[in-house]
Amino acid sequence: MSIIKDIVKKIKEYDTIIIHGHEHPDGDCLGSQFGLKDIIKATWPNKKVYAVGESSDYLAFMGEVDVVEDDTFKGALSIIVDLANAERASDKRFNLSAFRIRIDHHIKIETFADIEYVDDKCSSCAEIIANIAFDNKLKMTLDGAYALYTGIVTDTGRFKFNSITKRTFDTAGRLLDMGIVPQDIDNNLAADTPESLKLKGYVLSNFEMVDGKFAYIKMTRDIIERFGVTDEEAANNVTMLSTIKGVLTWALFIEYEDHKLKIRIRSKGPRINDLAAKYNGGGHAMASGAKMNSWDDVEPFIKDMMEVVNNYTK
Ligand SMILES: [Mn+2]
Repeated sequence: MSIIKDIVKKIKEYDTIIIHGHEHPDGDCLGSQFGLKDIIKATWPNKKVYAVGESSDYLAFMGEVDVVEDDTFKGALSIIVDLANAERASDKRFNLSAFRIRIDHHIKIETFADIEYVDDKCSSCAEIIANIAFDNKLKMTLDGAYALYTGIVTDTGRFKFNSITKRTFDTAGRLLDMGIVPQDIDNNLAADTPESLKLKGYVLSNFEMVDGKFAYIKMTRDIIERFGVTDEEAANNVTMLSTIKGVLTWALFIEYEDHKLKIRIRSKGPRINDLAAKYNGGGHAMASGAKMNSWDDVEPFIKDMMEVVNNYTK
């Protein structure tokens, strides 16, 4: 794969490398960032490598993001992982860097880097990065393997989604061989606080249904504050609606502190990424995100969603 060869060549070339992810990072985003940082540090110990952007409380076991001054970007290489649109970057200063590489697995909607490797058939960005290391005989420590394994585990819904291929398991197997204890990762990821568990109970009793095919829950500021959970804990509840019989698509609307909304949209059949794009978002065919200015926009969204759902034929 010549793009991958070019990416490895560029990494060799630069002394300072800064790795970016997306806002509200998930396990795959931080796993890819920390995993890639570990690979580069293990292979080229003299390089300065930073993982920048936001962190996430429930993923703190993977490590801390680095704080980097503007000057550091001068003459540096920025690598952006797990990001579909530049606007969603958690640290947009890759524009200050000398060169930009993007490694991603979202459906391509725009180009923002000098070299882009996008494989939208791949389960996770972490799987791509692990294979770049394996195929090019780069080094990796156990910490890096943990980060990448966590990325694969979280983006496949614990090895549950159709995005999984034989290569996903092969990659996970090679990471396991490095000494990973899978239960450690699951214990970290599965930890509920009393607050987040009570919120799950709220979601299960208060979700709404449209025509038996679309289910959704509204996470208002009110609810998030009443239950005392983080925004990330609240947003993760989208998975709670996945098991309702007959439901084809489901969504979680969440109101942030600035009162703007984000939507996590999931599907078992209809492609939802075009709908997400219509509402300032994007992502994967079966898992996307979108944005709204206020609760007033929810009704037209549901209308559009029902069109997608009702036009769906297997
Ligand atoms: Mn991902």
